[in-house]
Amino acid sequence: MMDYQGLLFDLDGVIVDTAKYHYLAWKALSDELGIPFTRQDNERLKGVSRMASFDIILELGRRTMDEAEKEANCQKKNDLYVSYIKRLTENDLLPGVRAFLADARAKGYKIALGSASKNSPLILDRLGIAGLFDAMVDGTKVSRAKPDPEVFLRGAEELCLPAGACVVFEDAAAGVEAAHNAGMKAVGIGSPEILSQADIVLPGFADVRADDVLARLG
Ligand code: B16
Ligand code: MG
Repeated sequence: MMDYQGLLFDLDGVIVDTAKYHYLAWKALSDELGIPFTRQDNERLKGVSRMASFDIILELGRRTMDEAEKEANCQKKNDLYVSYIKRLTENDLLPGVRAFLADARAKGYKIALGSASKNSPLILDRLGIAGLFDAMVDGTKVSRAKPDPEVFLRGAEELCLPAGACVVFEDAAAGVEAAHNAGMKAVGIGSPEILSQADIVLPGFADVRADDVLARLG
């Protein structure tokens, strides 16, 4: 078995379901702009940066805006989103996540976050798990979106590990692709249909331990 030493975690959809709050905030903004926006449309925004998400919404409404206006609208959306995530508590952690991270840490694995969200520090803090991470790579540190491998390569670098010694946990197909582009194995969290490219797929972290998952990766 390969000697895996680093575990890299996506945030939204792996550690916590923030997609529902992103949806509520984008929905409020698009209602105000008179742009139809549904939960199904919101699926297209998962793992996509804030500005790229707004570009998709503008495209749905066949609208254009100058950069300053786009910035102002993204700021407005983020203010509302932050008001929601400020209310997150440890109870919002997805099942089994804390036990999985704590056990992995105790076994000596290095742990990093690899997320597109600029709000990652606030979210990990509210969930009470910031102290379980050795490194945090978020939307403030990377400029290229998944499937570009930048976010995970930077994670490996911050853990001082070679890419091949790291394993990525992702809920999005683009994230799995980013892991493979980085030369890393990918564990999909969610449905096997969406994550068909992942090396293995788990429904979640309930009763799952890192050693068992990595043994299955070979
Ligand atoms: P923010 P992930 C992503 O998180 C979300 O899935 C995506 O919907 C969001 O637009 C993006 O973060 C940026 O978030 O506006 O907070 O900077 O899946 O990469 O952890
Ligand atoms: Mg995600």
